[in-house]
Amino acid sequence: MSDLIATIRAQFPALNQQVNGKPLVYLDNGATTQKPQCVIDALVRYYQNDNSNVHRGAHTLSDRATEQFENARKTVQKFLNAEKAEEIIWTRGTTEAINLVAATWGPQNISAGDVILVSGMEHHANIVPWQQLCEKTGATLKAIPVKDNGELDMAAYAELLTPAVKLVACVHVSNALGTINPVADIIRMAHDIGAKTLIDGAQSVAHWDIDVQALDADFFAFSGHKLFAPTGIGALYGKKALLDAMPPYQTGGEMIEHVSFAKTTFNTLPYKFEAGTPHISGAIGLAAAIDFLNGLDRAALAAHEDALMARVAELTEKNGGIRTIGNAAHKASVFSFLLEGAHPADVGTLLDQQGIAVRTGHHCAMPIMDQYKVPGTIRASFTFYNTLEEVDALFKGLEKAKMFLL
Ligand code: 7TS
Repeated sequence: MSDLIATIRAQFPALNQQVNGKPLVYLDNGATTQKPQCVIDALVRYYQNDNSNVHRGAHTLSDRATEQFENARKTVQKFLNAEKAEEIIWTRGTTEAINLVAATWGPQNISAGDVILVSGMEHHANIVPWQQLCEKTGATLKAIPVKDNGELDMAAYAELLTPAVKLVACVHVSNALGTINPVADIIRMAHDIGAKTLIDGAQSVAHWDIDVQALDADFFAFSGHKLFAPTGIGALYGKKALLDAMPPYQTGGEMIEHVSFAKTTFNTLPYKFEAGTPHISGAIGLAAAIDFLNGLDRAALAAHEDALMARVAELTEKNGGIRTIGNAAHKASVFSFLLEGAHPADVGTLLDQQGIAVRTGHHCAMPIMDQYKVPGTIRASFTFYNTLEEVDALFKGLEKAKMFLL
């Protein structure tokens, strides 16, 4: 293990434990990442010193909480390179961000005869809200085909882009295959025919820097918990002109300007979309996670993740009996596979007995599992704190699992 990775690992207390009598090998970062001590400290500091409700301006603690909460929004704005802080809407995560757009922008802009395009490798969070919208409006949901190697069929995408297409909602990195989609091209081509775009960044934010302006994304959604931050907080980025034109999502406190029994007027951005007391500590924790990432050499860490995947490829070839699901040329550090002759759930259980945490199942991406005619896969999803030794431990674990199961 390099000194750099050892220093980083030392900041993640949960990594330093035994599970079932073995050192924990945590390879389920696609589901959620572990949290560095500085994020845990930020939460403790907030609750110990500053806990208060925001935007009330009533007293010093409220002012302190509000300042940290709004600074957190600016931290996310810079992290995504959004033009304005009010283009960042706090949500519970990616799922809520997508639902927000489907529930507000959707009915205003989608009607019978329109088409919404998603990719064939979406997480259910970027399928079901659009499917529901189509059912309500009479629009049609279509999927951009995925080639056998797990790459999007861009020629088929070009053909699907008719004037009826009003929205292209596409995942940046597939959680089930690891494919990195060419979202800049996808967005440009959608804009050429006048469609809007939503990028599901749940699996991309942890791996490299995002620039929503360079991408020209209309909407971009992500979850804090996959970015070393707490659960229950995430964000929707939207271009200001679009967000301004959208009706509110949930209604109640915070999101109003004036309420009378005759009529209610709504607050300005971003508060229009943030009804009720927000997840204040979560936003502060997310900003702490981003500050932590900004202090690291992210390019070096991305190279380290590539090295982990190169070791995975080498050992897959050497070991035999492993079927990799998703072989795109551009892949994030997701290894989705089957051990031939064994059920994924059994393999997962045997790995857990050896302290190795992976996820098994359909990964909330049933359509792409159907395409590969598998009920699910075993998925090892890596991040920068994983080591080459942990890749080796996974393959040793698989050898043991084979002895039990085959
Ligand atoms: N989109 C993608 C691509 C995802 O991977 C996930 C979660 C979501 C959306 C939903 O994110 P949430 O934070 O709102 O739940 N993916 C996974 C996973 O792969 N294993 O557990 C959750």
